[in-house]
Amino acid sequence: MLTLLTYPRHGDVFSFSPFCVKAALLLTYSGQDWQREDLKDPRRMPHRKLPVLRTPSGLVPDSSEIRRPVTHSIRRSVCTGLAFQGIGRFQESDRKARLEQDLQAVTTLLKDSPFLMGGQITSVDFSVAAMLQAMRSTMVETSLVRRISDDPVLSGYVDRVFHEAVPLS
Ligand SMILES: N[C@@H](CCC(=O)N[C@@H](CS)C(=O)NCC(=O)O)C(=O)O
Repeated sequence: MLTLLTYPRHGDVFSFSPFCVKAALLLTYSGQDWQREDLKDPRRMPHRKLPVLRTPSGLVPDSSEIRRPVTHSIRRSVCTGLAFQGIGRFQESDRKARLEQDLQAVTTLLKDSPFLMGGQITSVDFSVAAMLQAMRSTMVETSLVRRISDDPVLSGYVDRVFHEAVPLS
Protein backbone atom coordinates (compact mmCIF):
# COMPACT_ATOMS: atom_id res chain seq x y z
CA MET A 1 0.00 0.00 0.00
CA LEU A 2 1.09 3.59 -0.57
CA THR A 3 2.14 5.56 2.48
CA LEU A 4 2.06 9.31 2.62
CA LEU A 5 4.75 10.61 4.92
CA THR A 6 3.24 13.80 6.20
CA TYR A 7 3.41 16.33 8.97
CA PRO A 8 0.84 15.65 11.69
CA ARG A 9 -2.72 16.79 11.85
CA HIS A 10 -3.50 20.29 13.06
CA GLY A 11 -6.92 20.22 14.70
CA ASP A 12 -9.45 19.50 11.98
CA VAL A 13 -6.87 20.04 9.28
CA PHE A 14 -5.20 16.98 7.74
CA SER A 15 -1.75 18.51 8.19
CA PHE A 16 -0.33 21.92 8.99
CA SER A 17 1.56 21.70 5.69
CA PRO A 18 -0.62 22.66 2.71
CA PHE A 19 1.67 20.59 0.48
CA CYS A 20 0.85 17.51 2.56
CA VAL A 21 -2.86 18.36 2.33
CA LYS A 22 -2.53 18.69 -1.45
CA ALA A 23 -0.86 15.26 -1.67
CA ALA A 24 -3.60 13.74 0.51
CA LEU A 25 -6.29 15.23 -1.73
CA LEU A 26 -4.59 13.83 -4.83
CA LEU A 27 -4.30 10.37 -3.33
CA THR A 28 -7.88 10.31 -2.04
CA TYR A 29 -9.28 11.63 -5.30
CA SER A 30 -7.43 8.94 -7.24
CA GLY A 31 -9.23 6.25 -5.22
CA GLN A 32 -6.04 4.44 -4.31
CA ASP A 33 -5.48 2.64 -1.03
CA TRP A 34 -3.14 4.69 1.05
CA GLN A 35 -2.30 5.39 4.62
CA ARG A 36 -0.65 8.21 6.44
CA GLU A 37 2.48 8.09 8.52
CA ASP A 38 3.21 11.17 10.54
CA LEU A 39 6.71 12.52 10.79
CA LYS A 40 7.90 15.61 12.56
CA ASP A 41 11.44 15.64 11.30
CA PRO A 42 11.94 15.58 7.51
CA ARG A 43 15.75 15.63 7.60
CA ARG A 44 16.09 12.03 6.43
CA MET A 45 13.81 12.61 3.45
CA PRO A 46 15.27 13.02 -0.07
CA HIS A 47 14.67 16.80 -0.17
CA ARG A 48 14.56 17.16 3.62
CA LYS A 49 10.92 18.19 3.16
CA LEU A 50 7.49 16.63 3.35
CA PRO A 51 5.27 15.32 1.84
CA VAL A 52 6.92 12.17 0.54
CA LEU A 53 5.09 9.18 -0.86
CA ARG A 54 6.47 5.75 -0.01
CA THR A 55 5.69 3.39 -2.91
CA PRO A 56 6.78 -0.19 -3.61
CA SER A 57 9.42 1.23 -5.95
CA GLY A 58 10.81 3.84 -3.61
CA LEU A 59 10.25 7.25 -2.10
CA VAL A 60 8.61 9.98 -4.18
CA PRO A 61 9.43 13.41 -2.77
CA ASP A 62 7.51 16.62 -3.53
CA SER A 63 3.77 16.96 -4.02
CA SER A 64 4.18 17.69 -7.74
CA GLU A 65 6.06 14.43 -8.22
CA ILE A 66 3.40 12.63 -6.19
CA ARG A 67 0.92 13.94 -8.72
CA ARG A 68 2.45 11.84 -11.50
CA PRO A 69 1.66 8.33 -10.21
CA VAL A 70 -1.69 9.61 -9.01
CA THR A 71 -2.55 11.11 -12.40
CA HIS A 72 -1.45 7.85 -13.98
CA SER A 73 -3.81 5.96 -11.72
CA ILE A 74 -6.72 8.31 -12.52
CA ARG A 75 -5.99 7.86 -16.22
CA ARG A 76 -5.99 4.07 -15.78
CA SER A 77 -9.35 4.19 -14.03
CA VAL A 78 -10.77 6.41 -16.82
CA CYS A 79 -9.53 3.85 -19.38
CA THR A 80 -11.14 1.03 -17.40
CA GLY A 81 -14.37 3.04 -17.34
CA LEU A 82 -14.19 3.59 -21.08
CA ALA A 83 -13.60 -0.12 -21.68
CA PHE A 84 -16.60 -0.92 -19.49
CA GLN A 85 -18.76 1.59 -21.30
CA GLY A 86 -17.67 0.23 -24.69
CA ILE A 87 -15.82 3.10 -26.37
CA GLY A 88 -12.50 1.95 -24.95
CA ARG A 89 -12.80 -1.44 -26.66
CA PHE A 90 -12.15 0.12 -30.05
CA GLN A 91 -8.66 0.76 -31.38
CA GLU A 92 -7.74 4.42 -31.07
CA SER A 93 -7.78 4.77 -34.88
CA ASP A 94 -11.29 3.27 -35.08
CA ARG A 95 -12.45 5.53 -32.30
CA LYS A 96 -11.13 8.57 -34.11
CA ALA A 97 -12.66 7.44 -37.42
CA ARG A 98 -16.07 6.99 -35.80
CA LEU A 99 -15.85 10.38 -34.13
CA GLU A 100 -14.75 12.01 -37.37
CA GLN A 101 -17.81 10.56 -39.13
CA ASP A 102 -20.05 12.15 -36.51
CA LEU A 103 -18.22 15.48 -36.70
CA GLN A 104 -18.55 15.47 -40.48
CA ALA A 105 -22.28 14.76 -40.19
CA VAL A 106 -22.69 17.71 -37.82
CA THR A 107 -20.61 19.91 -40.13
CA THR A 108 -22.78 18.96 -43.10
CA LEU A 109 -25.95 19.86 -41.21
CA LEU A 110 -24.45 23.23 -40.32
CA LYS A 111 -23.35 23.97 -43.87
CA ASP A 112 -26.29 26.18 -44.77
CA SER A 113 -27.94 26.85 -41.45
CA PRO A 114 -26.94 28.16 -38.06
CA PHE A 115 -28.48 25.27 -36.14
CA LEU A 116 -28.75 21.54 -36.76
CA MET A 117 -32.43 21.55 -37.69
CA GLY A 118 -32.33 24.86 -39.60
CA GLY A 119 -32.71 28.47 -38.60
CA GLN A 120 -34.34 27.76 -35.26
CA ILE A 121 -32.47 26.34 -32.28
CA THR A 122 -33.92 23.05 -30.96
CA SER A 123 -33.15 20.59 -28.17
CA VAL A 124 -30.94 18.68 -30.63
CA ASP A 125 -28.59 21.67 -30.52
CA PHE A 126 -28.59 21.56 -26.72
CA SER A 127 -27.31 17.96 -26.78
CA VAL A 128 -24.79 18.32 -29.58
CA ALA A 129 -23.41 21.74 -28.65
CA ALA A 130 -22.99 20.64 -25.04
CA MET A 131 -20.96 17.60 -26.21
CA LEU A 132 -18.84 19.68 -28.57
CA GLN A 133 -18.22 22.28 -25.90
CA ALA A 134 -17.04 19.56 -23.49
CA MET A 135 -14.75 18.11 -26.18
CA ARG A 136 -13.28 21.54 -26.77
CA SER A 137 -12.58 22.34 -23.17
CA THR A 138 -10.93 19.44 -21.38
CA MET A 139 -8.20 20.44 -18.94
CA VAL A 140 -5.49 18.87 -21.06
CA GLU A 141 -5.16 20.11 -24.62
CA THR A 142 -5.72 16.87 -26.50
CA SER A 143 -5.92 16.38 -30.27
CA LEU A 144 -9.70 16.35 -29.84
CA VAL A 145 -9.64 19.77 -28.17
CA ARG A 146 -7.66 21.08 -31.14
CA ARG A 147 -9.88 19.26 -33.64
CA ILE A 148 -12.92 21.16 -32.37
CA SER A 149 -11.34 24.50 -31.52
CA ASP A 150 -9.49 24.76 -34.85
CA ASP A 151 -12.64 23.98 -36.82
CA PRO A 152 -14.43 27.24 -37.66
CA VAL A 153 -17.77 25.56 -38.35
CA LEU A 154 -17.89 23.44 -35.18
CA SER A 155 -16.32 26.04 -32.94
CA GLY A 156 -18.46 28.80 -34.40
CA TYR A 157 -21.53 26.66 -33.78
CA VAL A 158 -20.63 26.11 -30.09
CA ASP A 159 -20.09 29.84 -29.66
CA ARG A 160 -23.35 30.61 -31.44
CA VAL A 161 -25.35 28.32 -29.14
CA PHE A 162 -23.66 29.37 -25.90
CA HIS A 163 -22.88 33.03 -26.53
CA GLU A 164 -25.67 34.15 -28.81
CA ALA A 165 -28.67 31.82 -28.66
CA VAL A 166 -28.77 30.65 -25.04
CA PRO A 167 -26.13 32.37 -22.91
CA LEU A 168 -25.71 30.59 -19.59
CA SER A 169 -24.79 32.65 -16.56
N1 LIG B 1 7.70 21.71 -3.33
C1 LIG B 1 7.43 20.92 -2.15
C2 LIG B 1 7.35 21.82 -0.95
C3 LIG B 1 7.22 21.03 0.34
C4 LIG B 1 7.57 21.91 1.53
O1 LIG B 1 7.99 23.06 1.35
N2 LIG B 1 7.40 21.37 2.71
C5 LIG B 1 7.73 22.11 3.90
C6 LIG B 1 6.55 22.17 4.86
S1 LIG B 1 5.21 23.12 4.19
C7 LIG B 1 8.86 21.39 4.63
O2 LIG B 1 8.85 20.18 4.75
N3 LIG B 1 9.82 22.15 5.10
C8 LIG B 1 10.91 21.61 5.89
C9 LIG B 1 12.17 22.36 5.71
O3 LIG B 1 12.26 23.17 4.76
O4 LIG B 1 13.08 22.09 6.50
C10 LIG B 1 6.15 20.11 -2.37
O5 LIG B 1 5.33 20.55 -3.21
O6 LIG B 1 5.99 19.05 -1.79
